[in-house]
Amino acid sequence: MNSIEKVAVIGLGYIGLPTAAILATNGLKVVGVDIKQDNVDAINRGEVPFVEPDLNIHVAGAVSVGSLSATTMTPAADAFILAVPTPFNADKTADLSYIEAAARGLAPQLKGGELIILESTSPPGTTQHLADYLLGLRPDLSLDGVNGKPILHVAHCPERVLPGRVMIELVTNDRIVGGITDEATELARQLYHVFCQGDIHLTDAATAEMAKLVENAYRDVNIAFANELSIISDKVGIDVWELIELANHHPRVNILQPGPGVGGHCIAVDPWFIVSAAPDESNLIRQARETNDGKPAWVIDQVKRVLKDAGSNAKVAALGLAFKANIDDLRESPAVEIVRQLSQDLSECLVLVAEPHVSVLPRALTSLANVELVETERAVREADVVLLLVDHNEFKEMDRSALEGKSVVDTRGIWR
Ligand code: SAJ
Repeated sequence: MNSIEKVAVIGLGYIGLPTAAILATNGLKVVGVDIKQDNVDAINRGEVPFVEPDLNIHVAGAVSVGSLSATTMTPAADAFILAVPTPFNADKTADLSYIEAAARGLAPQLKGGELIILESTSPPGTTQHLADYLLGLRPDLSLDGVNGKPILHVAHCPERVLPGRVMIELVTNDRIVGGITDEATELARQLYHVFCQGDIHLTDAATAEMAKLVENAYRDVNIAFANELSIISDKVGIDVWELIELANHHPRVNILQPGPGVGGHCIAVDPWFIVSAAPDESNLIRQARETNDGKPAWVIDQVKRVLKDAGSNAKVAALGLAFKANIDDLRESPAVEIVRQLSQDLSECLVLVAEPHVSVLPRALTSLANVELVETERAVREADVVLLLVDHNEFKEMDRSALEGKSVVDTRGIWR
């Protein structure tokens, strides 16, 4: 195929928009595609519809010089990058409907010779499924030139950037690319080489898919270990953060930090794709998920325990809703679930939520009469019990004297 000059990035979320912006600021013509008209309009004004450090500079710059634009209709392009969600179904299998919808959007634009990259986190076999699905829509094309049919090059290239550090990690992280064919792998390598300064490792599509899942399952298992330690430490009456700090002085020990549970759209989801691919073999991975998913209930019990002393119509300040520090992302956030459950279980208590990164409560909490979003200072001042859920800088830097005389449940260990 000819060199890639125009790229369509489908799905302008936390991964798609940064990827579109970094390609556009590295000399390519990029069109971003999203079903949300409001987001498309915002991007075309050079604005970013969510919080991610430095992304706004890239988007505003690329839009102003005309190398990045957004639309709701997939255009023709030399390469397509799919960065759409892959949530899980009720039975924890992957929901591929967004990938299929993106494929239906781009199929009419294909002429043959295009590179199609799946970036969405996916169970093994999904890239092949995408290729087969596209050929089902476009039987005049092929993956290998059989009967002289024009070729589609399909590859998987999982993203591995950490929310909050996306614009740095997009450039500096190593990448894994795995094509359905060797030619697809090579073309994908060339595209990522445009902006990626890390090493680009080549493999097949299914191994690339599994590599991403395994990275997140590795982290999930290690966070589950920390969370289990926090519950054990509470039972035996020791400070888990001191315990971990001391154990981590060992040269080959690096225990992660306990928290209120694991959130976000990656670590709380991806391990299930491994479990569903090999249910009988994935015992440790499943148990880690269950341990981390069980942590919010344990935190709620802790709050109820201290509330017994504070009285039945006490006020609780819940500090933080995001799934981790210094971002506005509430997806799969254990903090949201804890607030929701607390407000239901303790209907006579008022829960004053402080989340400096959002201006409205998420839908899961809006209908709850005893939950209010307020400034941090007011939440803490009025509360009898202060429940710290997210280690945002604003909370770390808070004047500790405001906590005097209050019961504190600190799930992140920032006020030790
Ligand atoms: N967490 C803890 N204790 C820790 C570390 C994290 O409780 O010691 C919690 C966080 O509070 C949060 C959750 O785990 O609720 C996940 O946070 P994270 O910072 O570990 O990861 P994510 O979900 O923001 O991003 C992960 C990253 N994966 C790995 O580090 C292996 C990132 O590189 C991936 O690109 C991203 O998933 C993704 O998109 O898959």
